[in-house]
Amino acid sequence: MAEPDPVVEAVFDAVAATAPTIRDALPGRRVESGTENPSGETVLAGDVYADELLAEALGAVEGVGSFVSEERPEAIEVGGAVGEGGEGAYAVAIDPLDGSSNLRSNNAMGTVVGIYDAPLPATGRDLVAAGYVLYGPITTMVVADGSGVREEVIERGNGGDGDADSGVARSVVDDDLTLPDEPTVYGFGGRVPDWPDAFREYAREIEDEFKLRYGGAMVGDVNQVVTYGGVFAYPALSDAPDGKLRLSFEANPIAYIVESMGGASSDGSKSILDVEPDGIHDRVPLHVGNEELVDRLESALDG
Ligand code: AHM
Ligand code: MG
Repeated sequence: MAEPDPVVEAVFDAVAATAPTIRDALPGRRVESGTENPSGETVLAGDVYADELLAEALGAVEGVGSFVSEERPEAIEVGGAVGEGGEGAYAVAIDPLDGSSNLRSNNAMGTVVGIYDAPLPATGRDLVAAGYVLYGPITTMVVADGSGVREEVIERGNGGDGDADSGVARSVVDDDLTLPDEPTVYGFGGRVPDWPDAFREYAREIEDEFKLRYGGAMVGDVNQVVTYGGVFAYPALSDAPDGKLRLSFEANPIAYIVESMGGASSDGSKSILDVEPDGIHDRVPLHVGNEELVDRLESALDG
């Protein structure tokens, strides 16, 4: 097995170290910040807080040359770059608080991280690792680093196998996550009347076979699929043909993780990882899950 990449490890150390702080900061940050992000969405105080904390933590990682998030118009060059001008360094793209509209209703949210070995925007094939933190009843982090996929529980204090200096304990609870081969759940975003006809027909079949699990935060909904097997989608919509989710910050990292677990991803006709971006805030229809279910989706949309 390949040696762990120290820069990748350091990025996930930094993400894990910030997670309890972000979690603790949320109760007082459920209100709107008064600004919109580059996708035209209302930004909450929690989004701003998580973005600034992660920018600081990830910008300090040696070997990270640039940082960009869903909340920022463009990438920023950060210190600690390897080599002059940042060549040899990684570009880190994050969704600081995925599903933050769930702050109001107190439901699951997450943080999504993609580590690219190319200037952004790049394709998912340029990812060297990806992961997400899930703020559920417990805080977990799922990491795909090219050698496999693991799930960790993150807590404050010592007692796990984490970095004692950060005051964060990390315990690996599964070091070989793979998609269950008998899927049972599905979750699809958007309104049924706005879905393409072929997707609506596919959804009708899926509804008869599996249980609905949809909570309005991609990380939480994908984690249902990761845990039980199934399919998650935020498809094309009649007034938004590229769907809602962003390629660089959401779709690519999630596709990389699910494909690393033995599953599949699709924009409707090909792997998400093969989608060529035009801009950093591009959106893409996202479908991920067990290969057989994603294959059926592609056949349905093709027909
Ligand atoms: P966000 O990152 O700005 O919170 O937006 C993305 C979220 C995803 O987590 C989720 O899948 C989707 O938006 C939910 O959208 P909807 O409210 O239309 O179901
Ligand atoms: Mg998001």
